[in-house]
This record gives sequence, C-alpha cells and structure tokens, in this order.
Amino acid sequence: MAKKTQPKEGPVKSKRTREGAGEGGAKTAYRFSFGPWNIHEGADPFGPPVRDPISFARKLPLYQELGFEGVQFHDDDAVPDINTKSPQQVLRQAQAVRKMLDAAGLTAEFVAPRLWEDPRTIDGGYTNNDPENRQYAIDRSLQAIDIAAELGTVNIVLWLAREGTYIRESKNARLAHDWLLEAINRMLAHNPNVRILIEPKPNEPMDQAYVPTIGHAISLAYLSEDPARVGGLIETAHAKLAGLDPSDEMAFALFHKKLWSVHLNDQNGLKFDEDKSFAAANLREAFNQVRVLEEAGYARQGAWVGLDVKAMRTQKEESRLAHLANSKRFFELMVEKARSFDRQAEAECIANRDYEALERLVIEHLLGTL
Ligand code: XUL
Ligand code: MN
Repeated sequence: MAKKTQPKEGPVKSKRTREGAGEGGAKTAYRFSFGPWNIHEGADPFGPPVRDPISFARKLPLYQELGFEGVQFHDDDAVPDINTKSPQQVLRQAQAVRKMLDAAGLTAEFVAPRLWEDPRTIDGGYTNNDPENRQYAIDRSLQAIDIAAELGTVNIVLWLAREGTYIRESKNARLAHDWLLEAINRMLAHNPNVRILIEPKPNEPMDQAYVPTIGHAISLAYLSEDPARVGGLIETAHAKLAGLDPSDEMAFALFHKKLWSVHLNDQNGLKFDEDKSFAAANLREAFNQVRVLEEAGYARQGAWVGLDVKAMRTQKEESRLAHLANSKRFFELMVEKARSFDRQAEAECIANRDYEALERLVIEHLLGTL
C-alpha cells in the first residue's frame, strides 16, 4: 500500500483550505436546506400517519435549531388550498410567508409546483393528453414563479412526478417531450430572472417517468429558449433508482455547470423511494458525492445542500427530527473525510495503476484506520 505522505497541491490549494479549519481560512461553508415535508407524519401507501402533524408556523423555528438556513417549498406549502384562492389572495399569502421567513432568519431556496395531487393532473401535467389539463399545469407553474418572487427566490424546481406512463401506449412520448419543452419555455418567458431546476427521477409514482436522469434534463435545457436558465437538481435516491452512481451524475451536471441544487439522502437498492438519511445505506457512495461536490467547489457557487430525507415510519415522536440533524452531521463528517483524504497517496496509486492499494486507501480512510 502507498505510504501516507503530505498531499500535493491539487484542486484544493492549502492544508488550511483542505481541512477547512479556522477563522479566516478559505473554508467553503455549506448552506443547508430542507422542505416542510421532511418533517413527516410517517404515512405510507399501506398505513396511516404514526406521528402528529406540525403546522408550518411551528416548523419554522426548528430550522435554525437544527442548523438549517434554507427552506424549500412546494407552491402549496407556502399557499395552502392554492386552487381555492384568487391570484391576489395567493400573493398576499406568499408575502405573509416571506415575513415569517425574514422573522425566523431563513431564506427560501426554491418553489416547486405540486402538479401531482389535483384531479386535473391524474394523467400528468405538462404531458397530459387533455389540452385543458396541460393548460392548468402551465398556469399553476407560472403562479409558482410569482410565489417564488414574493418569497425572494428565482429558483423553480420541477420534479416531473406524473410526466410519464403506467402503460406505454397511453401517451406519445415524442410529443410529450415537445410539450415539456413548451412548458419550460413558457416559464422562462414569464419572468426573465427565473431559473428552472429539473429534478429527474426514473419511477414512482409512474412506472416509467419521462426525464429519468440528469442527462435527459440537461438535453432539454440546451433545447430551451434560454439554456443558461435551465439546470438540474440531483437527488441521491433518484439516481440510484435509475441504477446510476449519484456522484457520477453530479459530476456530469457540474461539468455542464448545471448542478444548481442537490437532494442528498440514501437508498437501499432498487425499491420504493426511501428518502433515508444521507450516508445511512452506503458510506462510500456518500463519500464520493461529497468528494465530487468539494472538488468542483459546489458551495462556492452559492448552491445549497438540500436534504430530502424522511424519518423512518417506525420512529417514535420524540426523535422525529433526528434524521435531519443526522444527515447534516454525516454530510459534515464526509466533508472532513473528503478534505483529509491523502491526495498524494491517491496520485501514487493511480500513477502505479495499483487499484487494490487505492481501494484499501479509501476504505481505511473511511474506517479511520490509517
Ligand atoms: C419526490 C421528491 C420531491 C421533490 C420536490 O421524490 O423528491 O419531494 O424533491 O417536489
Ligand atoms: Mn427530492
């Protein structure tokens, strides 16, 4: 095995920077966010809630207590009963939420139109076969942009929940992509500042979702009217559900300068979307995601570390927030691991094509046995 030596100058400039230590050091500070849905009641398709609901107003003070600064929103997280409200009422409610955020010292990271619960979106939103339903999806998305502006963010996340099929022959997939692009262009035209972050996912609730990977999302971005304003959000579990390595998916988006947010979590193989705590299922994959983010200076671009995690259904009320605190801590520990990884030894292993030694270097580093 390669001897442990001082790392050479690499993408990270100094030991101080590498370890991110100390006042005045060049430490890259990460900013963390989550959504109100990440404080969850524990219901699943086969069982009712097991924990009491908490109102949005009561959730807000918990953010800072947990060390989070950013709030992710669905449009109706900010404006409940959105479909029963006039446009003026919607904006007034968004303004009231902005005041609550300011008072709690919090920032809105993004707004995502929730296009998967209304009867008009049963068969999809932008790709619905019925033009009236497609119009509803677009109108609701434009309204989400107005809500975002009131909340002080330009970021709109599109998780394309029901854009896909349970039965392949029920939609024309080529046409569906045309409609998706049209919807994106309508959103770009609605507000010159808006940025669209597509969050790909290959399945659930649909059997086969359109835009299953970040590659699909980025190809749509380039075809849009303003590619500089269309990018992606990568969720660990979604990449794993597509059978892909999340760190490679992130690296691909970073290469295109289109990784504008992440939903870190974990996933134990090809099952339902588990939203496990970050690093809970696979430490090495977690290490590699952080390694890729660190190497690319992800945080320096101002992007957030979003944690799309849920407490286990079997978790009792008392520790119902621990998955958020744990995920943040596991991320920070992985940042230390990424910064303290012996880059000189790594380079030697690579130069010698001694990949067994590299394997040992990684595993012993993660186990803390070096
Ligand atoms: C669904 C999912 C959503 C999006 C936001 O799997 O991840 O919570 O992140 O709509
Ligand atoms: Mn997500």
